[in-house]
Amino acid sequence: MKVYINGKFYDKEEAKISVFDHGLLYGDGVFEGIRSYNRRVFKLREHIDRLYNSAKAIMLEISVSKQEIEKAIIETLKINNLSDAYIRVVVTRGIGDLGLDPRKCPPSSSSIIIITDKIVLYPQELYENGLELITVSTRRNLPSAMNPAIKSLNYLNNIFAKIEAIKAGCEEAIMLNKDGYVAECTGDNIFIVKNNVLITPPIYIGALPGITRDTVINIAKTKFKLEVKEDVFTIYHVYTADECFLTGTAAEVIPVVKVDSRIINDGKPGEVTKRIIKEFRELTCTAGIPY
Ligand code: PXG
Repeated sequence: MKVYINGKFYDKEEAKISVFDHGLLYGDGVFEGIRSYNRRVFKLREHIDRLYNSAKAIMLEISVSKQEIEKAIIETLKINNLSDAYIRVVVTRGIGDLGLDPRKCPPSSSSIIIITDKIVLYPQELYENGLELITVSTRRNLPSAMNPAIKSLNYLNNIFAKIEAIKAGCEEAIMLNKDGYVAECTGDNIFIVKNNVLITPPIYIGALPGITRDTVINIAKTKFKLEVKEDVFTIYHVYTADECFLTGTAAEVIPVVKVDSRIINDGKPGEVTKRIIKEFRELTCTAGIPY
């Protein structure tokens, strides 16, 4: 495996950055998780736009252009001869001293890292039978403090929630915002379906503007002519929904059939969910930037 760091390729064992990099010391950096299917990078432009938006929000100037990063991603995939891959792009603040002050990190020391690998998915069985979730006590970060819209290198909030879920025997967690409204999961956005209307929390309440979320909204609206609402809802609305599913680059679209020991509807993946999964899979096979 070859890893890209600042324009050069390194063997996995040799792919290293400084212990003084503020990405490590403070989680001071941003990242993206992207997928390629069938030698096509899915929603590449959208991921790169979000990476630059995250960087802008934390006042980290990425020293190369969007086109250069896109080119580097394609090169990394080719050099590793991967046709279906998970692509992790990381941009750190760079090398500073043992203090917070980002002025100590020269932009030239900022690292752009691209790792391409296979991704371990949930077992296929869960895509057919659905996932069980638990609502955790860890609240999603306050948008006014550390906005969940920023895909920063500090994922502790999500990791706390993931630990709670795992301890409870669940693979994923529902995170509420400080007001108790459903925000998102640790690595996925959440949708419910009620009377054929799709509802997903608005980003401003504290969620990542997911690219799979956007893709699914688009499929539902344009392909299936379904109504989609971005609206706040509580965990009660999840328990009593007709259907529930999650979206994310890693998870893709996955049905949810049980939440906090409440069986959703009849405990089977819903019809709308199944249609969206099928359509999403077809799209990933044909769309994307070829390489
Ligand atoms: N919310 C959060 C907090 C995420 O981290 C999503 C929603 C879904 O966004 P996208 O754009 O992927 O539809 C994410 C994305 C991993 C991994 O390594 C996590 C994500 C993506 C890829 C890999 O666990 N999370």
